[in-house]
Amino acid sequence: MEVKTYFDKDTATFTHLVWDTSSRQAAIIDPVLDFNYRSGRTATHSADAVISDLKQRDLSLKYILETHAHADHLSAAPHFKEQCGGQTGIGANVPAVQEVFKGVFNMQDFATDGSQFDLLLGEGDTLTLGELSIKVLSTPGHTPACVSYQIGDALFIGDTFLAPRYGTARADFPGGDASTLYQSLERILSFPDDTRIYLCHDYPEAGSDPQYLCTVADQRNNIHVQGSGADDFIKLRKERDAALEMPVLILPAIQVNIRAGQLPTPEDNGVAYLKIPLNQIGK
Ligand SMILES: N[C@@H](CCC(=O)N[C@@H](CS)C(=O)NCC(=O)O)C(=O)O
Ligand SMILES: [Fe+2]
Repeated sequence: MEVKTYFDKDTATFTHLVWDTSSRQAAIIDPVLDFNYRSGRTATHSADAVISDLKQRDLSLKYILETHAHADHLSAAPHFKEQCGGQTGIGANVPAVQEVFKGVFNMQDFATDGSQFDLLLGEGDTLTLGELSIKVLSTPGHTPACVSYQIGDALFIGDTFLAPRYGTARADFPGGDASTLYQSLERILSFPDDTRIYLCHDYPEAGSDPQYLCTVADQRNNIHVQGSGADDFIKLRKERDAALEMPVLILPAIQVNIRAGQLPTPEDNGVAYLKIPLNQIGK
């Protein structure tokens, strides 16, 4: 198994390309579509850099996986599917997220059954990637539909733990819950110490490199779980969440990502529009 990680500076997101070296089958986890909020323009520079690696290494893309419906970047899943093929997948509980945001965005004809994705992945489901298997772990809390993927001896944990020096994912989005998140953190810590953990975001200080990889042993010293139990964690998480702004791209990101990354249908003038619901989320 090999992994190549890409970092999107604009949204501080890691995209991971994982492949089986014998069959050359590949999976991409959390691909990013470039989006310029100022101009409303989308672009595929980040995605195309991954696609060029896929081609150069003669890999065939089998899965396009999301760890959750992201609130901070738009998914490039449709672009990968168009260019390379492969099936899209997300946590089986995504209807819970779709239900909430269908209301927020008044998406009248939108089906909240997850049918926009090819695969709805639940706890214990297993996908085959050549000689590797991808096992799905349900790790909710940041959102109700968050999953992690266990591939070989590595875990791709989405937004649960962030880097050990930084802490954990926020739990204040609709359907998020700090106590549920704590259980998911415990679950991750139940893996062997040397299990590799691939992260979903990092927010480094200016001048420092982002950290995309650590181990379970490293996460035992995560600043949000050190020595404290569930109650301490929940208190700390809620205090921090109360001070956080919504992610810059939450409104464009969510309405696109619950559609599996599809942009809204163009109106009769051929232009697609995103909505900004007033006074609905955040503070
Ligand atoms: N400043 C970032 C914030 C992004 C954000 O809220 N990230 C989420 C993951 S989607 C998180 O859990 N952050 C944890 C924290 O900052 O404590 C943005 O605007 O995009
Ligand atoms: Fe997230």
